[in-house]
This record gives sequence, C-alpha cells and structure tokens, in this order.
Amino acid sequence: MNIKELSSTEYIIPGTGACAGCSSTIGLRIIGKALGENVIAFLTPSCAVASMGMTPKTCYSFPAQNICFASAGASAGAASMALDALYSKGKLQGEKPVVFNWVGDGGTYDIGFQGLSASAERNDDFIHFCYNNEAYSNTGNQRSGATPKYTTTTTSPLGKEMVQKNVPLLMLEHRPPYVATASLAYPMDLYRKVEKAKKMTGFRYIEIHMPCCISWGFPSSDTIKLSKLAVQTGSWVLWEGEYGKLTLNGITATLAEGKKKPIPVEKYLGLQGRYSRLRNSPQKEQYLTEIENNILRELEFLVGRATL
Ligand SMILES: Cc1ncc(C[n+]2csc(CCOP(=O)(O)OP(=O)(O)O)c2C)c(N)n1
Ligand SMILES: [Mg+2]
Repeated sequence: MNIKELSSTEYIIPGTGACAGCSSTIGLRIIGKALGENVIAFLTPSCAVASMGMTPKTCYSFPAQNICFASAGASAGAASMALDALYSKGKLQGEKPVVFNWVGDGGTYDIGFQGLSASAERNDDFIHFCYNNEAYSNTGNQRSGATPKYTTTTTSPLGKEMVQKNVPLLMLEHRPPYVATASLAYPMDLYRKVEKAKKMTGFRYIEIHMPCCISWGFPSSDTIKLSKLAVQTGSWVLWEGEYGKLTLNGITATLAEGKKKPIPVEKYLGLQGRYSRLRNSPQKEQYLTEIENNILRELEFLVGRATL
C-alpha cells in the first residue's frame, strides 16, 4: 500500500487552534485513517486538548473525552472493561470500538506513568499513543522526562543535565502484546503499526516522535525534515516488539547493523533554536561527541536487545 491509497476520510476537521506545521495533528490524521470511525478517544491536558479539543473548537470527529493528567491508563482501561461488560450482558452488539489514548510525553513519561504501567501489567485492552514532542509544549515549553540532554527549555535554561527516559523500552519490559516507535517521516511505517495494533487485543503502546516548531525553534515548514533527520542521525529509533521480543525497523535497522553510518547529529541539532546555547558553547565539540557516542551506544544496546 502507498500513501495515495490511504482512505480520504479525515477524522481531524480543519479550523482547529493547532499551530501551522503541528506534528501531532499530522500524526493523528494518519492514525485516524488506520483506525477508522469505530473508536473512543481519551485526551489528557496537552496541545491535543488546549488547542484542538475544547468546545466549540474541537476538531475530532470521533467521540473524544478530556480526562485528568494522571489518569490515561485508568480511564481507557475502565472504559474498555465497561464496554466488555455491556457486550457480555447483550446490551451492545457489533464490533467493539477501539479505545485509545492520545497523550503527550508529559502525560506519558511523567505524570501518567504509574497508571500506565499498571494498565500494561494488567494487559488492559486499549492502545496508548504517546505523541512525544520532548517537552510540556502547550504550557510554554517546560522540560519533561522525554527532553534530551543539553536541550534548552524554560525550566532548563542552561540545557537539561539528564538524559531522557526510554519509556518505549520500559513499556516493552512489561511484555505486553505490542509496543512500537514511529516517525512522521515514515508515514506508512506508522500506518502499518497502527493497523497491526488495531487487530490485536490487550495493552498496546505506540510512541511517535513529534518535532514541535514552537518549542524546538524551527520553521513550521520543516516538521517532516526534522522528523527524518532525527531517524537518520539515530537520535530517534524505529522498532516494534511483541510480548517483549524486539525487532528493529527501517533506517534504524540499517544504522544498527552498521550498513550505513548515522548522519552527523549537528545536521539535526543545528536546525533547532533549542540547541543554540550548545552550538555557541566553547565545549560544543565535546557535547556533540558525547551525544554521538550515546547514539552509537543506544544502537548497540538495541541490537543486543533484539537477540533476546
Ligand atoms: C495535574 C496537572 N498538572 C499540570 C497541569 C498543567 N498542564 C496542562 S497541559 C501540560 C503540559 C502537557 O505536556 P505534554 O503531555 O507533553 O503535552 P503537550 O503540551 O506537549 O502537547 C501541563 C503541565 C495539569 N493540567 N494537570
Ligand atoms: Mg509534550
């Protein structure tokens, strides 16, 4: 299947408050086409709510409920269980809707992590999508657990000192039916992963890398360019896993197997305002070497993890 063969039905209606070039809107359009209309969505406080999910400017043409920050796991899990109960009592007929969460990195990595981990362990029947823009974006770009080391945000003005958590891997270690990472630069890989997850039951987790032009500081026309560079430099990795077994995908597999060298990371960081401090630092070369060494170490780790 190629991108021209995707359904022409749009589940994200134009006229939203989202920024031009908003990556999360692009991602949700693709996901909507893969999931279809028989869905129920849950949204935690984020751009997905503040700019796109509030009456009268809501842009979702499927049932979507705004829930509190920490509760994505509990809310989607409980809704799914309630549906199961109604089906078993004969009060609902037809195919069960796909219950899914659309939650930012703040709501996934930090504030909702405990509830999400509990859902994964219980194998609750829903898909959790984490759209990872590496910051608390809608509240003005505060650092999150997904913000990479040396990134400048309003709460890490000198550059974040810690590396980001690896939540997709943490989710994989719960051994749920499905975990995957994806990128907007490879829309058919994302589409395939969503279609695959849709056919499964139990806990499924898909995380999509979402360059944010406002928080990251790049022109809104460059969203996909940044998405692609993230993968080509090895800064973002593509893989999927079933019941704990990991498989590398696409360019990430090529880089990890040493068939191709990652593009120098400066090509990616150099396009983003949030790294201007790093670029102007006298220790720039040292920082870039450290970042590239970390990328190679992560790739090596993934190759090993894929053999288990
Ligand atoms: C318990 C709680 N703490 C803080 C907030 C304020 N708040 C609303 S949205 C948001 C940022 C969300 O970040 P993320 O989940 O990454 O989504 P993004 O804004 O990047 O789309 C914050 C801190 C809140 N609504 N509830
Ligand atoms: Mg975010």
